[in-house]
Amino acid sequence: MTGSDDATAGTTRADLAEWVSHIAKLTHPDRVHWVSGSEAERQELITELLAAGTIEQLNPTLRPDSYIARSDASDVARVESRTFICSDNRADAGPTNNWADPDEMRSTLGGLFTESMHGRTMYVIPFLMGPVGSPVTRAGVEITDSPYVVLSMGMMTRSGKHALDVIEAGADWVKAVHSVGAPLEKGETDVPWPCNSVKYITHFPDTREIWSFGSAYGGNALLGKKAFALRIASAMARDEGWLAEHMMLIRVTSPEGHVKHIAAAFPSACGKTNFAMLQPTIPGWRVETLGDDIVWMWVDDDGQLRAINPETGFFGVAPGTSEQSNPVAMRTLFGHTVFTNVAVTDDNDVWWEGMTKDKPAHLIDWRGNDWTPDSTEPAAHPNSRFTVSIAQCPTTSPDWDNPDGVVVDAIVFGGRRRTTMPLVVEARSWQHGVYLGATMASERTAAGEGMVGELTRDPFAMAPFTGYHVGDHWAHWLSIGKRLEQSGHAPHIFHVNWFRRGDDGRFLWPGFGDNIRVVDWIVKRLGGEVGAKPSPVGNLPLPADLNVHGITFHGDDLDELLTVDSAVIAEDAVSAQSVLEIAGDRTPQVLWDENAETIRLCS
Ligand code: OXD
Ligand code: MN
Repeated sequence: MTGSDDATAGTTRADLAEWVSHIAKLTHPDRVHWVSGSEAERQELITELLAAGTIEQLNPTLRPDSYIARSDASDVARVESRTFICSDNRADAGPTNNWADPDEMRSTLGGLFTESMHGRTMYVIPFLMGPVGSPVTRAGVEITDSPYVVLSMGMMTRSGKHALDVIEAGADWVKAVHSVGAPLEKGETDVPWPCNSVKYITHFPDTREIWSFGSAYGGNALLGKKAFALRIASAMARDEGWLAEHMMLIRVTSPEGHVKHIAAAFPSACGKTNFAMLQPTIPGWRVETLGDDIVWMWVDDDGQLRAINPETGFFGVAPGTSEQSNPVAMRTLFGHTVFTNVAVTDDNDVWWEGMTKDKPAHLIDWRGNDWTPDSTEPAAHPNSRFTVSIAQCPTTSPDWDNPDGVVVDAIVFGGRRRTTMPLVVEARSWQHGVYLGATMASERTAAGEGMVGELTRDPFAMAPFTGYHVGDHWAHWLSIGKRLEQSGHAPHIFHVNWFRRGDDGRFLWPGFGDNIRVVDWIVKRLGGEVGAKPSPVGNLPLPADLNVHGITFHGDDLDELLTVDSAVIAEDAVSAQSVLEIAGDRTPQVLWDENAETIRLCS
């Protein structure tokens, strides 16, 4: 392999060399490899993963340089029940996180990681979250014994030599240690997807450390993503006065040439990636993609909110992605993509539920078994994924890598709700917007554990990701808002719901490319070009201002999308008190005031 193969020789920075050597002594790998990020190294990783059976090559004519990985059937999603925030002070983890005593957890981890990399290579991956030179860009080093993780981190982050240069120039770095927890005895043959039935995804926000054991899947193992860019970074952002959020980021340009940037938070698997790659159905509109999952934002010297995407790739949910729902994603996946837990066709290409109207007559399913349309199980796992570089996306904005980021004009919250919330509503103020974010709810999806379909409150779509007390997160948003309001640059806040259903279960709104119609209204509101109708949940579009030209609505569907039922909103506001209550005395009083105001406006 290219790169350095010695625990300490990979860096000139003594504290980094010492830490790497300490982890090597603890985990006892057969060898240590410092990841350089070169193309030759990527090819060697692929060769190794093919030989181990972790990945298989897809048809190179149909899908060049692309691979299918099948995980162990027990390792298919983030494991929130095994995710811990080990803050020094228990109260700082808050009610939405599992807390564990840092000393006790260190001792548990010490046991688990002892000799855990035996028979394997320990990879050292220096990486950056954010473009070089941005005020919020931060460095990390992930140590892992999974070559699949190295390959994925190469797409999802700026990793290798360039990142090491930044660390060697003096940057602080987050320590992230990952092991699949499957040491190999001499002569023992490996399985294609090593992992352990014992899993720990642990975060130490006070010392900015991550330790992950037992899983090789997604956010459990690609530690730059949820563990660093959300859980640890949110704690850094609280301390340093910025925001690390579960959001997508786009630039929209109107037919008149107005350019705006929108950051939007939706819970996992609720369409952030589709929104980020929206293909407008109104002629003249253009949408450019800046990010699909995580946004870091700061208040600049002029008092404007600026944003970057700290990642460099998409780890997107495959099922439901199609030429109709997201043609841009389909083009992005033309090649150089790693698919995990999708199905494979007879001509050795990928397939998943929702990709085509007709199901193929025969597939190999995500477990590697024969599948036909008569099978009762889905062919692709509902949380199957694609991992691909953002550079391949045809709508990626030329500014995606700009260290100055972009100025955010609007913040949008949303979720899947069959009832209650209208198509779009504008918050009365930043404070009311924070209330909408704090109380937002969605029906559960397959990205995490739990009953799919059940309605859950997911504050800021950050319930599994805020690395500190949820009530302090709301207070932090309020304090950032004060700074933005003082400078007169606070973005407007909106709430959208693409998922309203009729009595027979049909969707009331066509969604996807037609969501540009909601963006069109948002941009007109930002420009003061249209009025709005006050309601208990905020300002609703006047029906004449929403461009629905060319959509045929069933009966009163449009009315239903643009009106609210006060009795239903009042009931929802009472149910939202449960989320304000869980944060106890850390819930800012103004959020209770917004809740009372919502109920008052309903009477
Ligand atoms: C993700 C998630 O993987 O939110 O982005 O689960
Ligand atoms: Mn996500």
